[in-house]
Amino acid sequence: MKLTVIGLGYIGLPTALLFASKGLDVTGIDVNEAVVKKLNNKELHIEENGIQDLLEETIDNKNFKASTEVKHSDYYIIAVPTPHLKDNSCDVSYLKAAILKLKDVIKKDDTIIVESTIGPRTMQDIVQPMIESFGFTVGKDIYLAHCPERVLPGKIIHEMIHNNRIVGGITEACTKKTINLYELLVQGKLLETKASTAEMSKLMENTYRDVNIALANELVKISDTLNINALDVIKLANEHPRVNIHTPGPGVGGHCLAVDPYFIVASDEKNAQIISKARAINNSMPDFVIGKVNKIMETIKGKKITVLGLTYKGNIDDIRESPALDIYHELKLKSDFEVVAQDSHVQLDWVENDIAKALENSDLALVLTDHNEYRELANYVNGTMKQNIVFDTKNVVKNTKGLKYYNFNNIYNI
Ligand code: SAJ
Repeated sequence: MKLTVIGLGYIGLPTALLFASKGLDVTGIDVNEAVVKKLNNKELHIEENGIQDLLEETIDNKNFKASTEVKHSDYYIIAVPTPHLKDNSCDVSYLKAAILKLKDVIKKDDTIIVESTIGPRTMQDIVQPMIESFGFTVGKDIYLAHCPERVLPGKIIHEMIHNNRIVGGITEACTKKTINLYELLVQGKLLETKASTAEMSKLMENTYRDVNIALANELVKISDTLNINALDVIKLANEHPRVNIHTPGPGVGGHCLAVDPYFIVASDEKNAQIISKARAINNSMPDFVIGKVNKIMETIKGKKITVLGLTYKGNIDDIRESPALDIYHELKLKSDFEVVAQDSHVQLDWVENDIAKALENSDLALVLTDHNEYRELANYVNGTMKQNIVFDTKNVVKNTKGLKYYNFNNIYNI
């Protein structure tokens, strides 16, 4: 069976490699020639556990190759970026470009699956009419489905195999054809539904998380006003069997939670009230953190800040929509402090990889990402920093010996 995967990013590449490891003849397509060249030389352009081995194995077995040119196959999976536009709606331009590439390639009985996250009704209102304009009838001679990805960066390989998958066909025949492919790989349940239900389910999963994080972040601000220990409140409230307040932080990042809720807002602004407010609360967190940083620096007459962690969450290399990045730039551009950024996972010339080096002579260590290496921060701080002051917005530091330590439990002391 031949499979083409269009878009070789965090989702498309592992998807392609996993199907290839199951013996399918897989071609991965990307517009970026440098990426294609690297992959064919067994070199990765992204960091994700377990995919280097898969790449080597599937290239050696000749089950996977990368290319810039789409050729005919039985199945096509589209996993291209779908960012949000200025008006908050879903930017489907990459998706449309991918579908156009299929125009002169697809034949009767082929199946096209969209994995990219899309706004509600995109399959029905945009993708289906495009395919039908090529002269096919969806559900009769071409099969079309939305099968949203739901994997967590850092655990992609495990989750692609074990997570339950929503399979939403335009018709039942489309759903069945899509299941014939995914059952070769997925060990979780394959949940059959309509395309529009699949689209909304995916968006609501990430929205649920975003709204719950907003609730935790709002609690942090209220607790700051009232001199209450917010992290203790969360811990205790979560002892209740039906309560799960999420973890507060410096904001919500990544290309999913910080983007997907907007697709719902854009499709029904009048009714999407909580969803829209939650986005605003999470977006306000960088300013809240900067306010606290300024107050600390004023009190201690500090000059140098070391930002620890730039990625949108811990132990990954992805800086898309990262609130840590926003905080770093804001401090760097709009304050008089010397600001240094450290992240062991980010390879950029202005980012220091070495923790101790970045902390040299610093007055404040500002932890913005929960990388494992910050748990034992005291080991790097003592004797290196000018003042051993740490503001840990992710509650990741476990060893606080010898530190003047602030987190969301005691920021009212700042
Ligand atoms: N975050 C908090 N507090 C929390 C949890 C997360 O502040 O309690 C922050 C993180 O620091 C990060 C952001 O939220 O900045 C998003 O992180 P995440 O781990 O919640 O999610 P993503 O964006 O890495 O992946 C999500 C996942 N969705 C859900 O868990 C419902 C994943 O399963 C999806 O496949 C992915 O979005 C996607 O591609 O849509």
